[in-house]
Amino acid sequence: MSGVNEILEEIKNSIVDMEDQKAADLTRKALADIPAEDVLNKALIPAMETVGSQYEQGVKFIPEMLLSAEAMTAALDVLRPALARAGTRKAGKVLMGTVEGDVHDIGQRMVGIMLEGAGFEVHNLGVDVPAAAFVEAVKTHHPDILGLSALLTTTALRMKNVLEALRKDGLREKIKVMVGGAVLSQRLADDFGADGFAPDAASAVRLAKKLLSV
Ligand code: B1M
Repeated sequence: MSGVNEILEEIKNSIVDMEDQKAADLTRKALADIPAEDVLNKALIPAMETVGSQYEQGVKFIPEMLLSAEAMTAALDVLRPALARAGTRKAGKVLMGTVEGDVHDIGQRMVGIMLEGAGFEVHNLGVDVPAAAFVEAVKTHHPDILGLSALLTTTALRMKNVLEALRKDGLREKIKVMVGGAVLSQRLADDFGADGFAPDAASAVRLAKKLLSV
């Protein structure tokens, strides 16, 4: 058991220390003994929490935060096939993206991977996505659910623009909209007129299933 905790700690430290190759190699090694979800919840997520508080304390600055994010992405890419293994049947189609003005994508990528794992088909539009681009993508992909992510207090408000743009094009009633990201809350989701809010990736999967009754 201590070996398990040790490798999880090493993965966490490699992300905090911005070592992307090491983070990927250790994650690959850990997968031999540890379930992918445990690696995610006990190493990757705590690593970004540490990075966040180091930034708040002025120990880390933007470039370091970005390099840690890259190390986290390298580890997440290794976990992806294991997390998505269950995704053979299609529970529904989800279109995801981070709203305009916001480049944070780690959390929403995690949500996407967990949804794939639960059997959803996921199309990710990436970051800094304007309302009009969400509308166009809804017309192209015909998703069952549109997932909006935001990590900044300022950009969270842009979700309202996306919902308004969907309404204007007569698309709002055709899809479910779920929102998430560290600055979101059920109250904001209600205020924006979204169908649901999820505080983390696991609850995003539960919410998506509930919205589509699958
Ligand atoms: Co920035 N950043 N950042 N950042 N960054 C935060 C968010 C911040 C809280 C740090 C701080 O000040 N303490 C702060 C926001 C404050 C606020 O507005 N309230 C902040 C700031 C201010 C900024 C800049 C403005 C800094 C600057 O330039 N002065 C700048 C903005 C750039 C922009 O977007 N325009 C900026 C830039 C960056 C980097 C580029 C350096 C990098 C992002 C790299 C990347 O994503 N590729 C970065 C990072 C890494 C962070 C922190 C440290 C970590 C974010 C993260 O990845 N968390 C963050 C501090 C923190 O969170 N403690 C911070 C891990 C991830 C797993 O969690 O994203 O919350 P999270 O996702 C969770 C849930 O929220 C949820 O599920 C996920 C998994 O459980 N979820 C959903 C997310 N999306 C969902 C969608 C759903 C459902 C659930 O349905 C659709």
